Amino acid sequence: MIDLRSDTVTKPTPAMRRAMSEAEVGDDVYGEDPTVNRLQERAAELFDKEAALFVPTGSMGNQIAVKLHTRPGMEVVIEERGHIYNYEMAAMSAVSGTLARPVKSADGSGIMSWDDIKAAVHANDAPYYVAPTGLVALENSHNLAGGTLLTRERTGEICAGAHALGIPVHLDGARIFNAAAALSETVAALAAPCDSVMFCLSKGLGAPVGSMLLGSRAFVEEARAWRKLLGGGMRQVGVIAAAGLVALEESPKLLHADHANARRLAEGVAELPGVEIDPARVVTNIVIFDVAGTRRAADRICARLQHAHGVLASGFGTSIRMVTHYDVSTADIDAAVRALGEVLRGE
Ligand code: TLP
Repeated sequence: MIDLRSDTVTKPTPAMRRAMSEAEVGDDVYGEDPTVNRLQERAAELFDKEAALFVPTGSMGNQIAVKLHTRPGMEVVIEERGHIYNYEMAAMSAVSGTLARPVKSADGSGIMSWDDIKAAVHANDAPYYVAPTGLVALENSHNLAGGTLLTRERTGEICAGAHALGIPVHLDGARIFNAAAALSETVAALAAPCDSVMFCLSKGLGAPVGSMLLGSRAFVEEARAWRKLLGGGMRQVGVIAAAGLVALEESPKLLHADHANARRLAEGVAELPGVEIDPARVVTNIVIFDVAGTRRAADRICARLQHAHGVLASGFGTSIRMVTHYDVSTADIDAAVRALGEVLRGE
């Protein structure tokens, strides 16, 4: 089986399993789990933020941020394919009473500029008609835009514009370590101007469970209360945080290999008839290609790939997404390209 559905499918490494079995634990609802505390301190240090909170999922981290930055009746400006808007169960309305204001990036890349955002923001205009903007939400790397990147400069420009209007910025950095590796930046530099950032330990970094939410000390204190309210107060969770600590130290240096595999995959599938992708735009571990030209439905292609070749991918609309991670090798990538070729030739 070659599982390219997501980097969430990674299994913990032997080092992670060892750390988990030896983890010192305590009751984290009392703030007494030493391993969780170490993970939070280490994450805050790496991101150069005042504090960090371990949360069970990226979705919970993002939604706590939306809750804390906004009031009901406000809008959240977000790129139209953003995860917070499209893949978190309308939580921004269910949990926070906010409305998404989706924005198209002018160049179609999914990477918004301040000009794109400015046109969608309501700061002090027509208070009896339009909802005020409570938050700008960014995503780096941008999953559904194909793992594309926000540079440090672009994030800085957006934050400067938003902050000048008194609007906070949250960064969904589920894969910010991939972004940092691809841009040769530190995660701290990429997140610096943002008021809060969430990143996932459970994606390319390979930990089995967990994400972190970071910001000011006051923000994280409030986030702790909202995590409890949402049912995310965990007890001897150091057994999981221990894997997160290993992931933070060991995994970032491996991401270049995933990116090279993604580029190789993109170059391979680009050669196949009816497949549309520009391999040069694949800069992290996410490969999204259009199969409209094959006249076959993406989900049918994925079903055939799985059943005839043991290759798992995600199909949506006319697109297929394949994600590389440390549990797939370069040989697996070549096998996946060959398998897709056979499926498209009807073999
Ligand atoms: N992404 C998952 C799916 O939900 C699509 C995946 O397989 O890529 N932000 C971003 C940018 C994400 O890609 C994801 C998960 C999340 C947040 C949510 O993280 P979890 O799954 O931990 O709630």
